[in-house]
Amino acid sequence: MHKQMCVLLFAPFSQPFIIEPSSLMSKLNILRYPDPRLHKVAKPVAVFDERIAKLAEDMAETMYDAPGIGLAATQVDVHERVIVIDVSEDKSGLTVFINPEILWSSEEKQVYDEGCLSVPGIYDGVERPAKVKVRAYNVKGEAFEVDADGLLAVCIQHEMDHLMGKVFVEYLSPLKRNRIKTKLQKEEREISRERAGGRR
Ligand code: QAP
Ligand code: CO
Repeated sequence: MHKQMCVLLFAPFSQPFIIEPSSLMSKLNILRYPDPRLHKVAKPVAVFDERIAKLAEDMAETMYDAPGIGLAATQVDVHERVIVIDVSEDKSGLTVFINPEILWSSEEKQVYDEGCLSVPGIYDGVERPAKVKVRAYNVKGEAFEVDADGLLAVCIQHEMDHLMGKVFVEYLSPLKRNRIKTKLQKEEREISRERAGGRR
């Protein structure tokens, strides 16, 4: 997949050297709650082109670097229905879900302590259907289906919520959500103050 991308990108220039795939990828900036852009609704991907493949690659790099197990395009301020997930222990299970749809979800529920790269340092229990059947497309535009349970089911549902502009803290009580908002806004001010300090 990486090699092919190099060929596609560089064939027009006929460069006689090999470029490391990693040098083509870039780490993206992750929006932090309560950024209002996290509440935008993503549009379906209409064209499966090199731009979407590059977005998925960059999202994967951003997720692994964090490190995290899932990332939705909304979190990197791209409002299109693209998700990357890898719940494996050894980064061997990268799956790109484009235009995902839930075909079925179980009556049975499970509570899982969720976190989010957009809500750093915060974890709390969220109840969701324990099992889901999902249809999505890969970067080549080929449809596939997944029967998910356990952590993968939680992750798919959490990331699909992002595409609808929903962050997991919205399942918590207003009291908890306000405490989280205040804590993150305070942290955000400290980060900008440090940045300004570094430039002096
Ligand atoms: C969503 O979340 C998820 O607070 C993916 O300081 C989470 O990758 C689905 C992370 C739990 C199912 C269960 C969070 C990294 C990563 C943090 C993540 C943090 C550093 C979250
Ligand atoms: Co999240």
